[in-house]
Amino acid sequence: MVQAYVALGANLGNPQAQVRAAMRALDTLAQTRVTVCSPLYLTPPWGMVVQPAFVNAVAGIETALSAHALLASLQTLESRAGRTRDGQRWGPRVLDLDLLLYGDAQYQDKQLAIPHPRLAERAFVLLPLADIAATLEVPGQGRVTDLLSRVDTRGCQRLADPSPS
Ligand code: A4P
Ligand code: MG
Repeated sequence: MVQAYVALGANLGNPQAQVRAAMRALDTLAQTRVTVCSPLYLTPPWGMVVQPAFVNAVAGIETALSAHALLASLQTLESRAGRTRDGQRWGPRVLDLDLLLYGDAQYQDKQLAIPHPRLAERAFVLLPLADIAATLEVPGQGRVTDLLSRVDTRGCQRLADPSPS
């Protein structure tokens, strides 16, 4: 089993409900179980700033899926949640599931980059990741808490502790 981390985000529909539902859906993936869920955060939009605030969280999982199979499964869950791709990069979405880390893999091809290439720039990823894996080393980039100390977390607000349901 490989320890991996998945970032969850949503800013259309009912973002909190979609993120919570996605946490549960991750646990139903083949050969995969969710071991830890971060609290949810309300975060200002990054990249394309004129859009609703996001709800973000991170899940820690153990999986026997390959990284590519896991990415395909995440994309299936996005589609099932009603995600449509209109080609607008960094635009609003009902659910975004990004693979942040897959064990200590460092890898890049056309479909997949691990660690997620923008992880270290993003308070909306690092805040929830630090809640569940503060001492984790991001391959090639350093410890999660050190990365977090270098980003602007203003405007990010913790919503609630993870619910067991
Ligand atoms: N891809 C490559 N590596 C990965 C990976 N590690 N995990 C490829 C997931 N996908 C990966 O993603 C585009 C392609 O990236 C995929 O086909 C996959 O093969 P996408 O989900 O189709 O499109 P996207 O999400 O719009 O693009 P991108 O660049 O992944 O956007 P981001 O980086 O996810 O940004 N602000 C706040 N506050 N919170 C957010 O959650 N999210 C975004 C989206 C913008 N601003 C945000 C938030
Ligand atoms: Mg994405």
